[in-house]
Amino acid sequence: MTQAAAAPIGVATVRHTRVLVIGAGFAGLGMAMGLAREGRGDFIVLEKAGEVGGTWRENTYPGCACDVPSALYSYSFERGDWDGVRARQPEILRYLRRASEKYGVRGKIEFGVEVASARWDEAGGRWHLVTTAGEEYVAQFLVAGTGALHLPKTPKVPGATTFEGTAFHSSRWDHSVDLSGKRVAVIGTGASAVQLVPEVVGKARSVQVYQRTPPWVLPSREWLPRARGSFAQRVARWGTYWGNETLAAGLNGHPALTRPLERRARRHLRRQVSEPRLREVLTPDYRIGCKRILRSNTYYPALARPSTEVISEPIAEIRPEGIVTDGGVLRPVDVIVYATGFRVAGSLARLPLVGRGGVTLQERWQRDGIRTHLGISVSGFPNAFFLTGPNTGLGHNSVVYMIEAQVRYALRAMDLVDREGARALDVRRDVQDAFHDDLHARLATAVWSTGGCSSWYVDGRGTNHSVWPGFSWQYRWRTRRVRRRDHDL
Ligand code: N01
Repeated sequence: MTQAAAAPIGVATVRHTRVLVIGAGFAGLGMAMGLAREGRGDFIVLEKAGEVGGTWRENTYPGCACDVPSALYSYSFERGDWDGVRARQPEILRYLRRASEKYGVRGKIEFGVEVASARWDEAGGRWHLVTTAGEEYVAQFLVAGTGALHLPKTPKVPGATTFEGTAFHSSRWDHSVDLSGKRVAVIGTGASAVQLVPEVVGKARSVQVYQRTPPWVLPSREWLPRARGSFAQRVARWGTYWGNETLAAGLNGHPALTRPLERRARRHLRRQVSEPRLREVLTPDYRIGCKRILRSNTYYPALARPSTEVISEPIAEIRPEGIVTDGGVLRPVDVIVYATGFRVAGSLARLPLVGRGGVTLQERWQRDGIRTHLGISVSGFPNAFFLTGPNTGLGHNSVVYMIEAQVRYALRAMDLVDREGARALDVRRDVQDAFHDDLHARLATAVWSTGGCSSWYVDGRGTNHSVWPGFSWQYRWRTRRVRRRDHDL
């Protein structure tokens, strides 16, 4: 049972539990529900915000939705009553809230609690976690569901601070600003921009879209079955999953297989944009899949409107009244939306974990590079598990599928510790190195390395720490068992 140890007056209470989960987004909640569903009630979830949902709580920009069909972008054990094929942000947030209540994990979440540090105590075989408020938690297992896409990346454009209008990042949408009648600039043309631009053009007087690299945009299929019954949802889930999986071969070393997709995207562009000059500006010059493939039926029509201007010259500076491009043209604007993505590289390394021998995760990864086993465990950090860890993102399918594989793996690892009568399990360094070498050999021929683009998947040194280079079922297969021989116990 979770319990508070007796503490002398004036000393913060120490909370003891078996499993500490950090974060209450899709991953952390998935872990908590996994524990609850197996009847392991001895856990606590720490969440720095005041509500569950993670990225689906933070991103509230107009048009925010999931571009993966909901039948797949949801827990396999908890169907949702989705209004459409792809759920919008409020619906996903409601789904997560409801699921957290249904599985009895909401009462286990401590909101407004931010982790300051977590240290592995070798003698006691426990993680000691301290919060920014000075509270202490002690647990046998630590699970980090802290996500990768939550630190907004706003470019340092000269003069940006002199701007006299309103400026904000897409993930920090300022709902107090009424865009009606305003001149709005959107910087960036990634997954967020593709969703928000069509909404903004419907309100604003004019919209300037600053495009550095054109994305590949596929039509969004709306003919998928509206799966309401549980059988229908299972069929939709299965069909969508395997449909998406076929793309993985093309992304991973077989470019010929993605050519039909490129043709489809070009056809989509031709159908939706009749003006040749705009079409040219919107045509990508790198291989599809190198950046995230986007899906929209409304993005190109929004750009083709007379009130929208797509600007492909680089931004030179921002002045109090607007944006100046390299050619020296000043375009006045009232609002600037930075749809410029997130600081991803090493986001996990920012977790203040101190493992065996007093080495921090950051020190370890600075010295050896980012190395994990299956993106879930790191040698020298016993009984710690990472969800959506390095190289477990997907360019072709639902990350929730990966999360469920990771949750299951963490649960089986806990079983192994119990079965062996051990206190801790630590993945062997040579096992981790072998996994790492194989992973990066496969990444060398994948589209993210060879496709001729730069993307957030790849860091400044050209290393991909984001994407799983293969079929997601292969990941599921590799994480199906926790092998005793791969670990020191
Ligand atoms: O960010 P991004 P995002 N000057 O990094 C441009 C997930 N997501 O928020 O391509 C000018 O993709 C940058 O240009 P370039 C999903 O995993 C999921 O859109 O680098 N432009 C790019 O166009 C996604 O991949 C959903 O040349 C600058 C854009 O800004 C991830 O979040 C929905 C610039 C950034 O695109 C991030 O998507 C939304 C500069 N200085 C997001 N700096 C789902 O539906 C950057 N850019 C599940």
